[in-house]
Parts: sequence; C-alpha cells; structure tokens
Amino acid sequence: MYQKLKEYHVDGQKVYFQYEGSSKGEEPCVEVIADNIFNVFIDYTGMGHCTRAIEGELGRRLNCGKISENGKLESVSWEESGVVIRTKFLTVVVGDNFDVDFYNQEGMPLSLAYRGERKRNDAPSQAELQLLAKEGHEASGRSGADYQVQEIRSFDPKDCVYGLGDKTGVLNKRFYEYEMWNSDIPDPHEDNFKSLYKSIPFMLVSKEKGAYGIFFDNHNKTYFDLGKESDAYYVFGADAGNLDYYFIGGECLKEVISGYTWLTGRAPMQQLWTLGFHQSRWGYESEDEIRSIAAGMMKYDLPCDCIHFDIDYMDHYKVFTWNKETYEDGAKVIADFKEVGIKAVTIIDPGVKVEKDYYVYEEGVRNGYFAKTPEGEVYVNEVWPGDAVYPDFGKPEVRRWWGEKQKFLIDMGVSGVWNDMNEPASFRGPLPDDVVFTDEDVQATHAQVHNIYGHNMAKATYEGWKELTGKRPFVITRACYSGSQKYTTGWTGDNHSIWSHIRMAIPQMCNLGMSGMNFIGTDVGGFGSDCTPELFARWIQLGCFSPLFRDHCAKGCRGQEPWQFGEEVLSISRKYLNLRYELLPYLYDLMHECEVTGIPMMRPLVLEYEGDENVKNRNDEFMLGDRMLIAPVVEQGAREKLVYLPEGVWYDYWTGEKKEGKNFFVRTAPLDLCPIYVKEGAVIPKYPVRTHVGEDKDALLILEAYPGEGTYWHYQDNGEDFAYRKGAFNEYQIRSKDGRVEVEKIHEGYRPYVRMEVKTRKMIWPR
Ligand code: MIG
Repeated sequence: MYQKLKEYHVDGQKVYFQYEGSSKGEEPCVEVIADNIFNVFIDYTGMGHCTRAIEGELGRRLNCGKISENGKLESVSWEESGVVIRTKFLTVVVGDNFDVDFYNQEGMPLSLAYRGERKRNDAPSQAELQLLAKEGHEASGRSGADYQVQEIRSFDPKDCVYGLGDKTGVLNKRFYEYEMWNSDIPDPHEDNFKSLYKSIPFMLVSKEKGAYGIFFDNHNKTYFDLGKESDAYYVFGADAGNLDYYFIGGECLKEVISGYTWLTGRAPMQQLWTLGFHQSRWGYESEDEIRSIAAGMMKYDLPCDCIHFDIDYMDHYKVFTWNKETYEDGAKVIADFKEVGIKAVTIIDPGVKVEKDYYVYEEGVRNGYFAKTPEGEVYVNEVWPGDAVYPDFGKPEVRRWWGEKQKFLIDMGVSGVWNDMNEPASFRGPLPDDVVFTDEDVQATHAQVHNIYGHNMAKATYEGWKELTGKRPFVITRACYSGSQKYTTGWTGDNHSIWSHIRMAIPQMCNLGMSGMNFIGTDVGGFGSDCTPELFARWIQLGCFSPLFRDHCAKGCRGQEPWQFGEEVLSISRKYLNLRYELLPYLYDLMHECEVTGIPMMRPLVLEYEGDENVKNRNDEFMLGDRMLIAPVVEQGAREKLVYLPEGVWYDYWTGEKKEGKNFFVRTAPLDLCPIYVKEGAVIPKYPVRTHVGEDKDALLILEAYPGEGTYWHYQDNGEDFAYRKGAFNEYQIRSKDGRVEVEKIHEGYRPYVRMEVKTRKMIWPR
C-alpha cells in the first residue's frame, strides 16, 4: 500500500516517511531507540504505541510518543538506495514500499525486506478447507494468507531462528510456523503445536555472521511463519493493532538477548531458597498427607526448600481462603514446615467463585473489578470453583486490589505464589472475543488483552508481595507475555510423563531463556500420565540443572515423590538433589549475571559457540553458564550418550578425564549418571551438601578449581531482599591457574564467608 517514497522528515530520533498514494497521518516511522535498536512503526490504530512489555521511563516515553534518549541518530540522508539512517552500530535504509533494510557497521546486511513475489501455492482454497474439515483434519495454519498487519522479511539460507517463548518442538525454529495466543491445551503437547501458554513474540536470528532479533510488540493474536511458506522469507503478522516491531542488531545472539532484555526488562534475582528443590503435586488431599511429604523428605534424607500447595488447600477452590476441613490450620502447618527449613508456595487461580457473601467475589462485584459482557453484566464462565468471574487485571486499580489480597497468604506464612490458569483458562468454552476488559486506561476486548492477562496477573502479584514483604517476590506463572520476566518466573505447564517430553524440555527451556524468561522449569517427572522409575531418574538429572527444580504431578497419576520408585531411584534422586545444593552458589551467580546482562542461566550451546555448525541444532545438550556442559540422557533404555563438546579442553565432571573439544564421542551413562563436562580453567563455587538453604549459607564456600587458567566473578548477598541494590553485597574476583587460586574482594557490602576452601580436582589424562 505504500508505493514510491516521496519525502521524509526528521523529528528528534524519529524519521517519518511520506509515500505516494498515502496521506498525512499514515506516515510510517523509524525511530532510534538505542544505537543497536530501531523501532519500526505504522500507527494503524491511530492510538500510538501501546506497549505493555516495555515499562519504566522508556515505556512511558514510547507510550506517549516522546523522544528516546538512549541512542543517537547520527545522520540521515537521501542516497541512491533510499533514505539512509545511521547510528554508531547500525545503518538502516528505507526505500519505496516502506521496505526497511538493516546493515551492520561494516555495511553487511543483517536483515533485508523481502521484495519478491509471495509464494501462495500451498494456501488451501475455501473448498479444500471445507473438505479437510469434513474429514476431521484441520488445515494447518494460514500459509499464503495476508494479515491485517504484517511484515515480510528475507531469510539467508543459513539463518537459524531461536526464541519465541515456550513453543514446543526443536531448538531451531526455522521452517516452522507459530501463533501467539496463550493456550491451555490439555492434550500432550506435540512438536507441531502452534501455541502454548505463553506469548513472547520475539525471535532471534543467528546468521553466518552476525545476529539480530525482532520483537513484534503487538499483544493481539500474532503469527510467525518462519519458512513454512517459503525458504526465502518469513512473515509475521497480527489480526489487529499496529505494525510495531523492534529490530535489535548484534554481532552474536548474546548481544541480541541483552538488547531485548534491556528493552523489556531483565529477570531479577530471586531469593536464594527458590533455587532449592521443590516438591509438589495436585491431590495432596489433606493436611496429614502434605505433612507426610515434609516428613518423607527428612526420613529419606533429601534436601528440600519448598512444598507447593495446589488447589486442594482452598475452601471450595475459592482463592484467598483455606480449607479448614481437610487442611485444618494453615498457619500451623506452614509454621511447622518452617521449623524444618521448608517453605510453602500456594497456587492462586484468577477465576473467582460466584458466591454470595464470599468476600473476594463481593468486593470485586461492588467495585466493578470483573470482566463484563458487551451488555454490561459481569461475565461468568466456569473453572475449578464452578461458576467463576475474571478479574480485569488490565486495570491498575484491580491489580492493586489483587496485590493487597496477597496479605491473606502472607499472614499465613506463605513464601511465594504460583499463578495457574491465567491464559485465562475456562471450562465452558473459550472466553468470547468480545468480553469487555480494560487495557490500562482504555476499554478493550478479550481478543485485545488475552495475551497479556497472565502478565498483568503476575505484575499485580509481584507488586503486592514487594509492597507487603519487602523481599524479592517469588511468583511462578503459566501464562505470560514479553516483559513478564520482570515480575515472574515460569514453568512449562502440563507436560506428561513421556520420553518425548523430557526431550522437548531442553529446547523449550533454552528458548524461554533466550526470550527473557530466565527462571524456568518443567514439571520434573512429568505432570500427566504415570512416570516410570527410569524416566524419573533421568528427569531428576535434568531438573538438577534447570533454574526451577520442581517435582510435580497430576491428581490420579502414580505418586512421584523421589521415594516412590524404589531404592535405586531414591538414591539417584538424593545424589542429584545433593549436587543441586552443592551448586547453589554457582546457580546464584548465574542468576545475578542474568539480572545484569539478560543472559539466561540455562543456555543452548549455540549461545556460547555460535560459529560452530554442530551446535546450531543441538537439542539434547545445554550449558549452565559458560563453563558447565550438561548432556542428559533422554532416551529410554540408553546407558550411553553421544556427546558433542565444542572447541577447547573439557573435563569430565565425574572422572576428571580430559577431553578435547570439537569432538563427538560416546560417554557411558548408567542410570545414575548424567554426563557433565567442565571447561578448562574453570572455578566452580560450591556449598557443602546441606538439607536446605539456611542461615549458614555464608559459613563455607568451596572453590573447585580445574586445570588451566581462568577468571571468575563470584557474587554474594543476603539472598532475600533488595538491600543488594543499595550495595549490600560482596563481589570477588577469583583467578586460577592450574589449581592455584587467588581471591580478591572487589566489592564489600555484606558479611564475608567464615571460610573459603580451594579444592583442586584430581584429573585423569587419557593414556
Ligand atoms: O486444570 O491446579 O498446570 O500444575 O496442578 C488443572 C491443578 C489445573 C493446571 C496446572 C497444574 C496444576 C493443576 N492445574
């Protein structure tokens, strides 16, 4: 619709373009957000930006159309190829048809508009669609279709695509097609699912040289065709809203992640205990039963920091109530758990039971806090409590109210909240598109805010907890949007106890991490279906290295506590739980690094070794930070693993055997062994084995030094509140050379360790 470029004008950091055939007010715009970040914008709605992902000063500036100050537009000129806009890092060329091309400093193209014909030959006709429907098939996707809002950009043959949140399937999303529509799908999640609980419309492209990201900040339903329609280009689009995307250029994927999380926020450090082991299940029917779980942890000598209370603890599934019949005295159980070092996390669903005299319902109705039908009645659907209504979390007032409601849990001694069903889920069919909600200061339909419902619920929860406790709020969510990482951690919802799901867990968590959601986990052992001893043993090994380490399963399935699978699996579980607790300071360092840089704790190999062809599609290994490589066994019956190590020298964690990288080899992996490799020159900080994260966390730090030379930064604080933001932390620079370790404190603001101990690993060199 935009044809020949006629004119442009510069307004601060923005450049507006006028095209033949389009009138004023329809001028697309390109804006410098940072030296490596541009925003591309067409204001179809006439309402300007309406970002919910980008907040703070930058968000406010965007939303009210003010000038950004973090990058500098260095020059704009009309050249042969079009209007050329330069910053320190990027050159952007805007030409006819509003084709926007991005180049790096050296003039190498990073991303070009697609100028060819679209290939529409596999778009089914109306008649074909009907035939497919008759046979019970669904036409997959809308290949070849045009969206209300859309952008088509070129692929280079070697481009790989990552990110996009919690999508199923393999790590590299090239050639697949996805939709962003927060979805609670009870069937076992398959590789070919188009959407799942979370909508993070952010894709990263790793090129033969260089990388970039596209964040399509539109919270309507959006679509990404990453090469299904054609090898030559990709399409992203939306049913409504604006063309509003951020181009983030970089030399590598890490720079792109840093740019994206600079825009949308970085996952902040959680409390240290959240890195401990969590035990959960839906269907702990009574107080006695849940008490027996804590007792089991002690009886079997298993470290544990948290037990989760699923919907069973509520009175008739009414949020912010306690089931006094089966669960008796909530405050007492929680206090007793605390005595033995175990914290309680409770589930909270958004659906509020329709019931006269139930305080949450009454308050909400009185104040107009629930979503309404277009006719103005409170909208009712069904969830666990039966008839239920939906808080309108897009209203700041409702978020404040929901935040205050958390006091019920906090007073009871609860330590964190697990937000479920916030897509939002509903039992009597999906919420109609036209249910009336609010999007901050404007009325909006369900279709417009569906994808940010979970985000807003998490934000309300986080803010309530922060205000009421002063500690780092621990929130876990099922649904979210871009930017939710500022408020919440997440889990991947209802997986099953099947081998394909332990395999899927690795790319899924890695892509979530690259999409900003650092603190992520899968239900260890699988949620639905019945776990087997072998699968559980392997999943505990994977969980040990996932940011969120929670064993959880569904009501009615085989019990899944570590002692449910016999002696062998119990002792394997204990081995990996102990290892997890040893690694706490290392994991905590990574969480700190993520708050500073946005780089996730759990990383696909491609993040660390981007140039290596062998890692671009590596789905069954990952890294924990930059120095530990984990190669979990995810095949039934397998007692060996084909391992790939990228360049450099590595050491087998278990035997100390030295391995040359850029090599494939087979590692024997009996049921109790998860292959782990540590990079040459690494120091790994460890705690001694302990039963829970406790007061004595600062007693002893063990520095495990591997041969070779390297530097490591270790971070220490109280692991609880925000005092670190005012300087209450220690930072150590640790230099090691072939087992000789020097520690230098480079920041002092917290009590020191009572003792530090250096341990050199005994190494075996291959004969
Ligand atoms: O419809 O609260 O994903 O973790 O145990 C099921 C019961 C509702 C879904 C969550 C799951 C949780 C379960 N919930």
